[in-house]
Amino acid sequence: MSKMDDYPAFLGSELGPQAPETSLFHIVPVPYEKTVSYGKGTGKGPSAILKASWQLEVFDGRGVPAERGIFTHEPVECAGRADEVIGRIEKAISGILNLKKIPVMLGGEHTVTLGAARAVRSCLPGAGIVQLDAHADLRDSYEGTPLSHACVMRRVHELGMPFIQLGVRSLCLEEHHFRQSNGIVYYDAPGMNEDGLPKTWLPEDFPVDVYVTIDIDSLDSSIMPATGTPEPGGLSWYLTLDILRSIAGQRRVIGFDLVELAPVPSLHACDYTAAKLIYLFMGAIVSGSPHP
Ligand SMILES: [Mn+2]
Repeated sequence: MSKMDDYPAFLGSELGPQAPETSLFHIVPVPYEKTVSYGKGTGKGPSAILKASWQLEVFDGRGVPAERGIFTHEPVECAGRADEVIGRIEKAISGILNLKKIPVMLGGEHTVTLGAARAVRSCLPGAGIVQLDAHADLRDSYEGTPLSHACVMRRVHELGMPFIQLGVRSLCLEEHHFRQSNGIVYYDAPGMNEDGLPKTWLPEDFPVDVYVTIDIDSLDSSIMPATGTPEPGGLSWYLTLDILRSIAGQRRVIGFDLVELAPVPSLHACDYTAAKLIYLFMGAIVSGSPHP
């Protein structure tokens, strides 16, 4: 199978050829899977999302976000050491941010977000991150490596970037203490189930420029079983949309990623769910705060 067959352009079924200079959204497939600890298959996530995107309608119910252009890049080379791959991701995302376009990275395991975070920190200093996730990902090291999916937000914290965690419902005691002693802002899934998300969840002093990382396991495992470490008690589809629209309405979303989809051949609904979430978030970004 050629690369084109495995990595077709996002929404290529509906869109003609897209030029990078005129496309607001730049899709970056990163089929990286090295430190997955439970279920495997997240390396196949980007390909499954791109293929599922061919089933999307261009009208998202509110508008046609694809009119702003969606350019799909070649996948980032994921062979080699973790730090080498993270370096390649940083370079790819920096290139897009320097064009003043919006990178949309498709993982791959959550570790890939570190490359994007480094790019954001150097291109748009002062930007913050919003993380949707079932897990805190704040371990100092996991299964012998600091570059594990379970450590990615700890590494982001070391970059000095402010972030908020939404939807968490599984963390170890070390991560709990780390949150407390470092003043991490979070809205965990059990509390959101009781009280919803308060209107003022984004602190007033949170940066204007926001990068969003969506670990697909933030969704409830009943609608998203196709992920390496599924957790019950997660976010519903509509709460997730509310959160993403709330971010886009209040801040300038300068990039985002969707990670940890581990496709299951008989569960194509999950691939489509991930593709649709991406497209609806693009719609929220287009109709949210202004972009160049
Ligand atoms: Mn994660």
